[in-house]
Amino acid sequence: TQSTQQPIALVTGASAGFGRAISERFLRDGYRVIAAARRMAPLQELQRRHGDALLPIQLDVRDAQAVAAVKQSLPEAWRAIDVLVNNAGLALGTEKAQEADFQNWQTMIDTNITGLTLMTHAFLPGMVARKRGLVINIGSVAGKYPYPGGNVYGATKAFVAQFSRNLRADLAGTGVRVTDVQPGLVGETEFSLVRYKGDQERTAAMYAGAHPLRPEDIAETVAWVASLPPHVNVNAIEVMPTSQSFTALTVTRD
Ligand code: NDP
Ligand code: 8X3
Repeated sequence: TQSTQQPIALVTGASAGFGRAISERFLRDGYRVIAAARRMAPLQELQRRHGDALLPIQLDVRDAQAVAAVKQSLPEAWRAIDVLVNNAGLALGTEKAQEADFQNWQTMIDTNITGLTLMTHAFLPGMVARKRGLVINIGSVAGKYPYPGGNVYGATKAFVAQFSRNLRADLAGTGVRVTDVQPGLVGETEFSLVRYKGDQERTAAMYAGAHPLRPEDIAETVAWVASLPPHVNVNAIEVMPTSQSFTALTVTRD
């Protein structure tokens, strides 16, 4: 049964991976969840399992008109969003910059930067007016630590990190909180399958023997951030599997 006392979370990219795990975790914690993604079938499947506490929304976050339409058409009872989770995102390819397909770069910029800023721009004013709200942006360790082939993907996540900090600067005194969650290697999502354009073997090799994080670990982190009292803001949180660490800087020689 619905109650207006229940907090509301809007999660983008809820059809798979972290977004689905975050949505399910919020539902378990008593939230109502607006679950957005391009593919409706997995969202409808979620709704079949969770009922009226989940509102599935078909949305391509890259599309400014579609984002505006979602904002306009949300049912009255679903408008006071407490937590916006900007999770929709992707990496495409690991080619070096000098060999990369520009269309892949464009898609990452459109989704990870334009999509995330469109959603934030649409839903932030309501949070400020209500003097309450939390924006959780899903960044990445790739936004901090460079690696070969990470070029534009990592740069989009560096944007997410600085945008998150700058949001905090603008939101000072409003009561609205912002967190950048920066995961490392996480398996059991569609991330690598998307990045490697459906190459199952390469995807399996990425995680073999690595004991990567699981989507539920990220959902746990997001749930913890959202559970903190209103006077606590986690600016950023970086989470890696124990198996993941750092390499030294490299030097090429003649
Ligand atoms: P998945 O590929 O499993 O999920 C990505 C989700 O984003 C899907 O639900 C997809 O749904 C959605 N999505 C993609 N493009 C759009 C779009 N244009 N509009 C709306 N939704 C979109 O990946 P993960 O769950 O692993 O990744 C989620 C986030 O976490 C991403 O931002 C990613 O960069 C980040 N991340 C992932 C890590 C990992 O190792 N897995 C580590 C660090 C960060 P649909 O196709 O239905 O639209
Ligand atoms: C995903 C983590 O290291 O594959 O953001 O770029 S990584």
